Amino acid sequence: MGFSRLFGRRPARIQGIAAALVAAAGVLMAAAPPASAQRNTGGYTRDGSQYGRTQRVYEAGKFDYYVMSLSWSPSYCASARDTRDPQCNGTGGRPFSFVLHGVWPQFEKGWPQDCQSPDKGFVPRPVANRMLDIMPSDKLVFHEYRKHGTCSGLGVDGYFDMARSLYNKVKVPPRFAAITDPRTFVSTPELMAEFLAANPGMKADGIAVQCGGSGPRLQEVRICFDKGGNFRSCGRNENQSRMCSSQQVYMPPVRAGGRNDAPAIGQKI
Ligand code: U2P
Repeated sequence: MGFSRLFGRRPARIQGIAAALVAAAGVLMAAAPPASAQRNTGGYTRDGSQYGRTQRVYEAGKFDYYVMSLSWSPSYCASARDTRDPQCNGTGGRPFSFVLHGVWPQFEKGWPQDCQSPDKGFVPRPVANRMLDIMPSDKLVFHEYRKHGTCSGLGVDGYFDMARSLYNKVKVPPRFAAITDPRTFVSTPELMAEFLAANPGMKADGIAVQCGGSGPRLQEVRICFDKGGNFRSCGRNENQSRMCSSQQVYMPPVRAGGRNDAPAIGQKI
């Protein structure tokens, strides 16, 4: 509806105020981020206006580096709620130690997620199946591609090929590959030093450890790579003192068949 149709029959002073308001709105709209950078995650009212939150839309392929997150599966299973998760309920077919949680495109600070992608984040079943040896849950594979993989700009096959090649690049120090002692506590700096020693080229500030829960338990080891797949320093997201300030972490043991008998979170170790 035009300005003159809205305000045409009003006195001149009101027209003047209205014109000023319309001009001010124009300035505000010009200063706002472009509409394409926002996505409505709420909904629409019957008259077509938006309600609810808007979420930033991230562009695939625009990021600074990758962080690979290796999850210590026994810690995850000690607190997992989903009893159908094969890595925890014994149907995974083997003991799980470090598994691939995901490879996440990162900004130096913050990260993109749920990027727009022609495949809409869809993972074909055969692609998911071939990842199960290192990412032992199809739900995890689907989730990681939708949230992080779409931002790589590599497409679903390219993303999982890249993830596997980064995973294969990292040598887990043998003593962490299969911990069976239920009382294993490890010094956090030593754990990182052992990863550095086992992986020439890995940067001292290119690895970080996440812990939490009682113990605290080792939850994840994060390792940073540049876009070409070489080890690099991490950005501000992997802030060691925020991720785990404890000098020592508990590593619950791996169990045959993936079944996890580690004490539950909160249970005295
Ligand atoms: O750390 C808890 C969860 O936050 C998400 N996360 C964390 C750090 C980061 O750099 N990027 C990131 O996405 C992860 O969520 P997920 O991928 O599991 O949904 C991580 O598990």
